[in-house]
Amino acid sequence: MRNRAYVALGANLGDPQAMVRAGIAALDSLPLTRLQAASSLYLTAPVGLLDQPDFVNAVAAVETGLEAEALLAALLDLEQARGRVRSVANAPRTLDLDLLLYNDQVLNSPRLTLPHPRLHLRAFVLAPLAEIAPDLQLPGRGSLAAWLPAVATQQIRRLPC
Ligand code: PH2
Ligand code: MG
Ligand code: MG
Repeated sequence: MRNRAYVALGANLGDPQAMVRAGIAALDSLPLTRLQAASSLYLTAPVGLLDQPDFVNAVAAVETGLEAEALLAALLDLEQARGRVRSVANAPRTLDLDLLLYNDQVLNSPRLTLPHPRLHLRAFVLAPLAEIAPDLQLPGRGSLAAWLPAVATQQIRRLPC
């Protein structure tokens, strides 16, 4: 079990709050995997493709016996089970599950890049991550806290529990 991974959740179709909550709960039912912590939910303005509904985002920490690529495959299965249809990049989605960090692993494989290549540029990832792991170090990129000021202008609002 001993591996610690962080997963970003995002949704902006259907009932995104319910979808993100269900996604968090589903992480605990993956093989060899236990949910350790989950952030609040955040309402966030879209980044990238702007002409789409606001997102609900959150971050969860899990402890897992799955290797990083096996965990990624399990996350993609969960997306599919929740009705994700892939069209163009950054299109609206019922549920997006991104593997952010896996221990302090640095990896560039065809399927998986660790740390997630854009995590330090996105308030919708950094803020919920800072909520559950304020002292986190990002492998190769210094402390999470040091990246927060750079994304302060991105619109994000913590939702009441
Ligand atoms: N995900 C994207 C692109 N843009 N913007 C917000 N606010 N939240 C997301 O989860 C998000 C996004 C690609 O996965
Ligand atoms: Mg994503
Ligand atoms: Mg994704």
